[in-house]
Amino acid sequence: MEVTATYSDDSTEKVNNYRIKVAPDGPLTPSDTSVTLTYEDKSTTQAITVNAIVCTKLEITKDPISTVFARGGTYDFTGLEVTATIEHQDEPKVLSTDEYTLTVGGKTIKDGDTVELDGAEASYPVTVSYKNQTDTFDIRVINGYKIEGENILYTEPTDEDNNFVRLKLSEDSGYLTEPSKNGTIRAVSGVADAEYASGKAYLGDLKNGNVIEFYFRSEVATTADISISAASGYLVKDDGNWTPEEMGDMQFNKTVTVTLNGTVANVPDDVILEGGTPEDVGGVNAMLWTNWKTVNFGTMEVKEGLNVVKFVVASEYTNCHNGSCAFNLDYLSVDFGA
Ligand SMILES: [Ca+2]
Repeated sequence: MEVTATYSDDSTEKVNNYRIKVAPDGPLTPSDTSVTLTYEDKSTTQAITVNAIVCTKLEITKDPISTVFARGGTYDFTGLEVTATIEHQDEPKVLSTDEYTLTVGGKTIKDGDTVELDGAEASYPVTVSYKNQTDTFDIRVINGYKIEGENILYTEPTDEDNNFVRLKLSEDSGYLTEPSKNGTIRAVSGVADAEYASGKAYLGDLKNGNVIEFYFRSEVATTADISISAASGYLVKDDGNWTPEEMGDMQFNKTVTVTLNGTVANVPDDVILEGGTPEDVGGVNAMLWTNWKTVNFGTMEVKEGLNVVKFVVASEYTNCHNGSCAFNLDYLSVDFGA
């Protein structure tokens, strides 16, 4: 807009915008039909039309990293990306978390809120809303525990400890009492691939013979469905420095023996941890370490007191550095059912 002042001597001057007072001076709304411009003691009025922000399409462009939550735990929608197409704007806009709302079961929720859903449904749709447009993604709620693979206990457990992981390099060695520094069986965190894991960490560098034990306490004898979130660690091709360029598929039951309180879990041959290339998983190499799949071990007889799900790594796979390799493990879920 250009504003010209005419002075008493008939001279004229283009007035700089910063010298003009504009009313209203806040954000405009569609009900504003004019603005008044004042310079010294003279005013002029300009008719305007304010278009409301009209969102024509809302799309979840990336799901949250983890869509499984334990009842009584907290929501964490890290990784969720919501993109809006807005009328009169050339580029779709990635919304910030405070611009959209999330609702599930009729309640508005946000990161850190307690999960109050009862787990009775196979999945719950979460609705993302922005300017009259919506999209949805599904979450699963466990009536039980979600034990992160990185929840490692390096001391003797006590009666107060619940939902923890213990590690041994082999059946006949002692439990690890400090984090591994030698690239064997360790919590992976603080690196790019860990950003794509629940809790931003996972259990990695599993080698043949390693023992991983997940413990949880139950107040009653009952049954529970047990599953893990795991990803292939079968590095087929890299850049020479462990940055994956291609990951191979792994048949899960050729990598590990799993026991539920001592009873061997039968995992069918068709449970495959899919590998892929960066193109397959969305152009991010780190995603190849964390291409998570759910592996179910069926129903476990749960004792009153401490229960253990034990993994003994016995992998047929050899990576491109001629080393033993198995899967990466994000978390284990214990679901007592609705
Ligand atoms: Ca994790």
